[in-house]
Amino acid sequence: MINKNSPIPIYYQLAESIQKQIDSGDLQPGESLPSEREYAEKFEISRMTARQALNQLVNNGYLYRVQGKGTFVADKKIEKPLVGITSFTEDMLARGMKPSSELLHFELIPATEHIANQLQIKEHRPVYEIKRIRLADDVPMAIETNYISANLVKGLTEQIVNHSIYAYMENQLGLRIEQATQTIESSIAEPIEAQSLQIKPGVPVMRIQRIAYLHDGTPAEYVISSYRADRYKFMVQMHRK
Ligand code: 16G
Repeated sequence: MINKNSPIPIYYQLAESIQKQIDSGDLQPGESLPSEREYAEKFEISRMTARQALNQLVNNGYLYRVQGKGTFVADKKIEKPLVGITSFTEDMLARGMKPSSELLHFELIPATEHIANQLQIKEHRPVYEIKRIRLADDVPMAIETNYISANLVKGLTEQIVNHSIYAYMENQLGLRIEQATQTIESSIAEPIEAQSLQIKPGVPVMRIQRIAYLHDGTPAEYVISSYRADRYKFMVQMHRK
């Protein structure tokens, strides 16, 4: 499994072979891995090299460490296609997972200049500010803050946003989102975010900003969110012109 004469660094070979075991299902999520010492003895390599291999897989989200207990296989990342506008609720149901939300904040506020610009409304017009932790099978995946014009999406309540905002807009109000622009930037979790997401401060997150539009071009929501980079990856299929 490890070729010491190869120009490929030993730690890299070890990391690759562990990753293969994860991909093939030989190592299952939650399963504990041999210790650095055990890898070192088995392959006659230094503990430092074994640590380097495990570190790489921890940093890439394939493994996680529990202090005093060892290293474990992480759950597979959720692969979210970037084409097609879906709601968090739809995404999780499509994967056979249970979506839920923890409402951190729900308030009707006057639009700041920035929010008003994003939603193409006048400053100080009423907007809902909704901050939710989004969970899949009770595990926090993301924190989302939605800004929604109260004159467009009427009658939002805490009960409604505890379920699905998109379902309410479409099924109750007949407002269908047709387009969106979205940016994704990498960042690290701030302490308060990390607490909500149940991750350590400084762990990578993806900051996503979305403006979603109705068919006539009216902005229906402006959303700022932080997705756990250890649980999510984005996928897009591309064609060369
Ligand atoms: C997704 C959307 C978010 C939208 C939410 C509605 C991304 C990055 N964001 O999380 O813009 O507000 O779904 O979810 O995909 P809901 O209908 O379950 O409330």
